[in-house]
Amino acid sequence: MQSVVRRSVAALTLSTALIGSSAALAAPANAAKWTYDDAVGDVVKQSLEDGTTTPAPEKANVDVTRIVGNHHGRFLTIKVRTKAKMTGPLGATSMIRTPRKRLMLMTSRMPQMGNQTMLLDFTKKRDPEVRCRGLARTFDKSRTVMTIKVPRSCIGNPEWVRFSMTLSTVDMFSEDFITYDDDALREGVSQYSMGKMSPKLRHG
Ligand SMILES: [Ca+2]
Repeated sequence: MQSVVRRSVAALTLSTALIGSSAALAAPANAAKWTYDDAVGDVVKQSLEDGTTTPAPEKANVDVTRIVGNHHGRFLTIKVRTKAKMTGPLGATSMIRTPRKRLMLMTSRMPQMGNQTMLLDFTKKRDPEVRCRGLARTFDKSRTVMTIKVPRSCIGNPEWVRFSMTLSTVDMFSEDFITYDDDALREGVSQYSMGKMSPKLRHG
């Protein structure tokens, strides 16, 4: 009898341990803040005309070295640090995923043509543009840090977010359709995706 009890206790303990571990795996165990150090010299030149890609480590103005996501308080804040000053034409594209939405954040700066920062919500049935008060992009004095603040209310106040970030520039005077891109969350870029996604950042 005692051995039966002992076996049952052992089985119960084991199953509890298994349940415990699977619950831990399924739980969103991520922090609200996440930092990733991106490789240096991994900018890629892409020709949209013939589909070729070649390394372009000299384009240090879009070479991301660090990215920090912070899902805290009223904002999702994304900070992008580059190896050299972010001069010239600049574009940043970020896919944002939440439990209920798929969005795209785009910010650009073209010399003599102005700046634009916009948020698109692909889960909306009509006009995807989100009129988002408080959506802002700033640069620090050294121009090596760009900060984008997205009010959480514009993305549905989600429990968690994931995001990607690709930084790009173009040759203004080139006749070919060429971009220089760095996927901030992986070495180089992938031709077949919009950018690698961060882990889930829970709201904290
Ligand atoms: Ca880089």
